[in-house]
Parts: sequence; C-alpha cells; structure tokens
Amino acid sequence: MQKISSVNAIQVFDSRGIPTISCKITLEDGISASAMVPSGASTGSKEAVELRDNEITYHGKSVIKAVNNINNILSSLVIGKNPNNQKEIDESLILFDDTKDKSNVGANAILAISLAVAHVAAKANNISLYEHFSRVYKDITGENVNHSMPLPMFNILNGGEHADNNIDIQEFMIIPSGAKDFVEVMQWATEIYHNLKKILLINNHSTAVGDEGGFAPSLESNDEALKLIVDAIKETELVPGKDVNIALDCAASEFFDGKEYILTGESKKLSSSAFTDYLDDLTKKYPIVSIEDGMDENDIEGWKLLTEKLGSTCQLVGDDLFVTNKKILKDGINKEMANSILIKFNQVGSITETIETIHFANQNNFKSIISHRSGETEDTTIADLAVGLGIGQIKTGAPCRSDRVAKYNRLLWIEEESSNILLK
Ligand code: 2PG
Ligand code: MG
Repeated sequence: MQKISSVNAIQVFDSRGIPTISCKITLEDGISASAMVPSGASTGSKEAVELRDNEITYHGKSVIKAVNNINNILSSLVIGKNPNNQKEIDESLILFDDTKDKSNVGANAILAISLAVAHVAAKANNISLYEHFSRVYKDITGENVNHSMPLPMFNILNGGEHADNNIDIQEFMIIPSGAKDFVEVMQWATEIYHNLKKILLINNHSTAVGDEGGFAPSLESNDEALKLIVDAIKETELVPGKDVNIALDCAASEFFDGKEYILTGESKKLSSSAFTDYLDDLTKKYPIVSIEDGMDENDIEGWKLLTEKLGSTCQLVGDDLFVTNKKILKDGINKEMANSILIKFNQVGSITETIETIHFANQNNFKSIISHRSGETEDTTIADLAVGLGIGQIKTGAPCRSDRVAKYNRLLWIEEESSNILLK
C-alpha cells in the first residue's frame, strides 16, 4: 500500500453557512480523497470539543486554528503512514491531543483527518467506502459484519433548536418500515413529504423548512404535528403503523430547566414522571416506534422511569445522553437507561472510537442508529458507515435539501450497484 504523502485542510462552509473543515489526503502515487466535518446545534454537554476561533470574524465561528493544527502539526503524525491502519492513525492523533475531550487540537481537526484517511484507503484499495468500513470494523473488533441497507428516519417536521417556530419537540420523523427496497423507501418518503406540504398549505401553515429540511410551521401542539403527519401518510395511500411508522427526537435537554420539562408551545410544565406519561400518551395515539432523548441528559431518574415504562415497546434512543462515547454508554447501560444509541462521528471525534462504541452497543443488544448533524455538508460518509457495518437504521433529515438528500442519493447508488445488499 502506498503511504500518505500529504495532508491538507481548508475552511469550508456547512448547510447553515457556518465554517467547518475539509481535509484532503494524498498518497505517494497521487491518489487523493477528502472529507468534511459536520456540526450540531442541540449538542450534548459531554461531546468532544469542536475547536472554533472565537474571533470577531464569522461571529466567532471560524475554524482556522483547527485547520492550522491539521496543516502544521497533525500532518506530520500521519505522513508516511499506511492509510489502511485507521486505528493506529486515529490513536496517534488522540494521544498527541492528550485531553479527554480533544480540546487541545480540536475534535473537528482529528475527525477531518480520520474521515479522509478512510476515504483515501478505500480509493487506493479500489473498493467502496462501505466495504472498507467492514474491513476497519474487523481490524478493530476482530468480528465480521454483514452489509445491509439502513431503514431511514426522515425528519419531515422540524421544531426545537432547528426551527424558529413554536414546536418544542425537535424532530418528527417517518420510517417507511414496510417498503420492499430503498427505491420504494424514497418514493414513499418523498410522496409523504409533498403531501404534508399540500396539507400545510390547505391549513394556511407556513411551508418554510428548518435546518434539516423538514417543514417548520407554528402549530398548536406536538399532537397537532403528529396528526398532520398521519394525514400525510394516509393521503399517500399508505397505512400508518403498518407501512409507515413515526419516530421522535425530543432533544429534551433543550427544554428541561433542571426540574421540569417546559413545553412553551403548549404552555405546559411537566415533571419527569408527567413528561413520561405525556410521551406514553402520544405512543398510544400515534404509531410512534422510536423516541430519542425523551429526557434531559442529566435526568437519570427520568430516564429510568421512561425506560421502565416504554422500554419494552418502544426504541428509546440516547443521543445527548451517550454522545457516541463507549464509557458513557457503559454507565448508561448499567443504570438501565434507554435501549439504543444514536451514533455521530463528531460527538466522539474519530472513526476508531465510533466503531468501538458501535461494537460495544452490539455486544449489549443496544441498537445503533447512524446520524447526521443539523449542520451538514455534501459529505456522504455516514451512508457508507451504515451499510458497511450493517447497522440497519440511519437518520439524515428530510428528503429535501442537498445536504440531506446527498446521503439518500448515495444509498440509492449502493443499492443499484449491489443487488445483494438488502434492507435490514
Ligand atoms: C440530533 C441532531 C441531528 P444536532 O439532535 O439528533 O438531528 O441535531 O446535530 O443539532 O445535535
Ligand atoms: Mg438528537
């Protein structure tokens, strides 16, 4: 294998017009590949640190320090290395940073290199990125994985931190569970999306979209949002609860005041137990099969309560709760919180640690869901990660806006080129 001969990073922009990093890695024979880093808005407090410059320009958000860290410091750790050795490369970067949260050189700097290494290795091996991810998983864990197409959760109605409306729950997602293949998944999702737009227009609601491409109308309640979605599913001549299910991301840390869950949109203040009942009622009324961050990341008693009440019937996903961190996940499993984990590369800051967390989740019968961030780029790495590790689920926004659709389009190509890779 040709060795890495150069590492170059520049500042580029994400889907919100905020600076992020693009990193390009070149091998001795001239083969090169690049990758970009995403960024969240409703972030967990224990996420690895995204290094930003805090200067007057770009409202403090530029990433020139992190870019310089790649070009002037970290590149020397990577040049001369074999790009197939993902773990060795990631570990050298983590060791150099020498902090728990990657705040020294920046998790965004480390991740940019980590992702670009995987891309260039796949290219040099002349295999798809998803096949390469299977190999990396085997290298890191010693175990084989089967490829499969993931079933998406499409975020078609946006609230919370991702929209300027009055809806408190951040994401209302549809899951085309009954679709036979990914082509049908996309047909159903886009048809429902456009029927939802029609229904919103008929009811004089705004059809402007939020950060993840879902509509962001102001509505009376979370209940009304769910009702409109069910109407859109029926309008598409699909059966709610059979063909299409619903998932929520409450992102509850964003409306917990330390004591109560404050639903401003519907003037309610609920204790952990009352909010559990509130969510339980929604699952009884609507075909909700998955709830992410149903409680605040520090509300341990609330999480235990929610898991006790809904854990046997509903997928309960920890996002801000676990921040893709194996140690934090381990602690959560011991405390019987949630039953699944959301996986975001940039919460932990490297491919190796992400894979170790997924492996640990697998070993403990926790389901994983591969996820985008609300600030995205045209980078489609997560689509390949989901297929390569046979994860089974992905959430990457609405079937609208190129930063979201790029991932779905990549999955369509994978299905087209590999007829033996089926929906899980
Ligand atoms: C989430 C994500 C992605 P953000 O909460 O799950 O949908 O949002 O990237 O803003 O954390
Ligand atoms: Mg979330």
